[in-house]
Amino acid sequence: MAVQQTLSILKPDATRRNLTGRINALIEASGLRIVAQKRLLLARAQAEAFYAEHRERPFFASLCATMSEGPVVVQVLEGEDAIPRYRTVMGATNPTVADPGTIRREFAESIEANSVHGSDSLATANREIAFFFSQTELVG
Ligand code: FUP
Repeated sequence: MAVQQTLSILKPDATRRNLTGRINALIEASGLRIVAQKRLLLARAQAEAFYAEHRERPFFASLCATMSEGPVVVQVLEGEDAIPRYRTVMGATNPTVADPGTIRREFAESIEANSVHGSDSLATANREIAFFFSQTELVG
């Protein structure tokens, strides 16, 4: 067990339906701490840069459009094994197969408008946190 930080995004489908508080309640109930948080509108180019690893995938253009169509809430979550723990709290990418009680099963609209993003490895978490936050914005 190790204390980790992970990058979370509450996606536009979630902010549009005013779900920030209900999703944050699930995050906090899991033991994770929100140590940084801000609401912003991603420019299309920012969404493309953030998801650059997916640029060859057929859903890339649609994903980037979806991510920049409304406000997002970007967060840094901290706790024991925060990276895999948040992946468990989020549930599977496709909400129809996500476990009951997970964020995506409870709230996601579709595989693309699936309410939340979470880093999938330590290297990814470090890169994604630095994409949105400076060290002075992380308050544990
Ligand atoms: P995840 O790590 O669970 O967010 O899933 P991926 O990294 O595989 O995918 C990133 C995002 O691409 C998903 F959140 C939604 C989108 N996506 C699709 O729109 N269609 C797909 O078939 C797979 C992913």
